[in-house]
Amino acid sequence: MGTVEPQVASGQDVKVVSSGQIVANAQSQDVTDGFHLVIDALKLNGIDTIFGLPGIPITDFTRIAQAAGMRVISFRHEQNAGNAAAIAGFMTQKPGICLTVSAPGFLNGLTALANATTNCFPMILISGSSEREIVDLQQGDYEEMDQLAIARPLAKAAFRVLNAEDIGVGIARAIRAAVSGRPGGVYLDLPAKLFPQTIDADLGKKSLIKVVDPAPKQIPAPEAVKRALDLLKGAKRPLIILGKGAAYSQADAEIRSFIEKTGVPYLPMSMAKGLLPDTHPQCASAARSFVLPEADVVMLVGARLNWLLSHGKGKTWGGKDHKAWGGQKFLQIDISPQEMDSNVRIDAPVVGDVGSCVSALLAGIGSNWPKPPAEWLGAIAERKNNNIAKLAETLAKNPTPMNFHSALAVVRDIVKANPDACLVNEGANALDFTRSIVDMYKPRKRLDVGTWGVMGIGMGFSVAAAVVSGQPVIAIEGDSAFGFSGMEVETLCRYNLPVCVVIFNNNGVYRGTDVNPTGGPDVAPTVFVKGARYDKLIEAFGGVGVHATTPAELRKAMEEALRSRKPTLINAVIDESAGTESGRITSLNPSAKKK
Ligand code: OXT
Ligand code: ADP
Ligand code: MG
Repeated sequence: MGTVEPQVASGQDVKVVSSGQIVANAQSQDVTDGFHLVIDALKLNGIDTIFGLPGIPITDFTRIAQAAGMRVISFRHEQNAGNAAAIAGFMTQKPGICLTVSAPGFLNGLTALANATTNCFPMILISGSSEREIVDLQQGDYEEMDQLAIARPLAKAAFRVLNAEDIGVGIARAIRAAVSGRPGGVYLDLPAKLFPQTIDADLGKKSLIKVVDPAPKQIPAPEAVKRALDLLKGAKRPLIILGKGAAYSQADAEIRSFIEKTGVPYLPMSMAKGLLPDTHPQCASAARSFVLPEADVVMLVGARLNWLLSHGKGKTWGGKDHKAWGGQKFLQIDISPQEMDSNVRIDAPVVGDVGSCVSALLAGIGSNWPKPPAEWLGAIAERKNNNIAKLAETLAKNPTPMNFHSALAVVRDIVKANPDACLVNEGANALDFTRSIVDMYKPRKRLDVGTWGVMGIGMGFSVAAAVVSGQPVIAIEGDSAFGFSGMEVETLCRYNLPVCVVIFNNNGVYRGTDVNPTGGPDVAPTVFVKGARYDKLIEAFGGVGVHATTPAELRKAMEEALRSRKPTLINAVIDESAGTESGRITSLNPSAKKK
């Protein structure tokens, strides 16, 4: 790319040369260009942060964006930038922006885009692309790829902008597609040629669109609300399941009020933990395997009946075999009408946004709604108290070496003392034990592997959570999980983010004890270098590394990390035999299914 001398339509005037220098442009000119129009369009819509990785053709774009006052967070791999954008979208209801170079950079970001779409997180992947004329004739351009075609099946929507005067429309369409209805990932293809295109500055300014009401409320039909209340009223053993759609909706007060006024016990899905504090008396998490098969009416709020809920049938739900219906009736609140009946019959579909639906239901319950039968509540309380007492006994033990439980007893206390901190979590055992042991107290603080159970979200989520919330972040990472995004510890240090990474180091995937049955020189496929010192990794970049072999050492290091807000990585040594195959989802392994 040659020298560009762009002129901002609004904001700071800068001149950028491709050598990377930026100098203030003393003279105001009456033209603007693609670089500035994209930035102005984003800013006009309240988007002030870009997560990305520079290179041809977007390097100057990152410089100009920074010069124009945007926060540009550069990563070491686009997948992590994409994950950061996705979780920023979940936390803020504004689409997170991930910016990548063409072909390989685009593909690196695409996993995160697909994951965002799967999880209903709003994000926009903006990738620079090569010249259309050459790509379409397959003449072998630099990083040639038909990116739009490849992104389309993995995104909620995909657009390309060829002319500078269409940038306003392109950004507006991308924002609307990302956040309206069921949120998702959107791809925006910006060919290299677009950036230096100049147009009249006034024309450019007028072409930009400030999106009005990007995620319009969707009000449920009154008859759907009545049907739902009738079903709930007749229930003998009602249960509410809160999913990450409920957390995303930010209807925290309405949801709490509905739960408390009806007195119905509830189960939070993983990322809905903390929507109400996990210590709430109506929380049934500790009696999960009792309430699912026993409930007669189940109300789903922003939660899908996918694999995480055993598709609403089978033994988890009291069915006689793995496919049989357990007899429950379902009431489902979801913004996507097509979600209804996806796995089992939905007897009372309530289509709309969670805030509007729950408000309408609240209005319908009045002040003397009958509480669920005491027998049901008593049975849940009994199970719950037993499980909590059993867990407390296990957590009180102090084995050597440390195991997941003794380490998590520490994390549980630290999170309780720092309820505003975000908790990022991935791994198998490191994920599952953390979910059930560490209580959450506030909404949208638990950020994890989500619908795909994907490894690699750890550092991207941590960076975004720190940037977006300004609060400390605690990342509980399996040693394998951490490896997928581990290089971003440099990013944590570069931006001096208050992130405390704790690696549960059990020497491998699930466990570190497998052996090569042939006796050959290669270790087993699930085993890593024994006794690895991940703490040394962050020291290379000026962060704080701690090697912790006891709960006391772990506690001290975590407390210090939260106090100092310095980027910290704690290598927590866990008994290598403590984990189970795939954590709590052992049964999904094909060999387990055969039995
Ligand atoms: O009722 P019961 O008695 O059953 O008890 C339950 C609750 O009642 C109770 N409980 C409590 N008791 C007391 N007090 C309280 N407060 C309380 N709360 C709950 O605890 C139990 C469990 O409760 P839970 O968790 O609510 O219930 P359950 O039954 O587990 O729920 C079911 C599910 C399905 C909803 C839940 O299990 C769930 O959400 N699971 C998510 C699982 C998941 O997504 N796992 C990640 C994927 S695993 C695998 O795919 C991995 N890979 C492959 C790979 C992936 N994923 N991605 C990519 C890009 N490449 C490859 C890899 C490589 S994991 C992995 C790495 C693993 O190694 P690591 O080193 O990273 O990790 P380690 O395993 O630590 O070594
Ligand atoms: P979990 O994994 O926590 O069970 P899922 O990701 O499976 O949650 O489900 C989230 C659901 O929430 C999706 O079906 C999605 O359409 C829905 N959803 C997302 N945002 C909203 C909203 N604002 N109002 C209503 N439903 C929503
Ligand atoms: Mg491990």
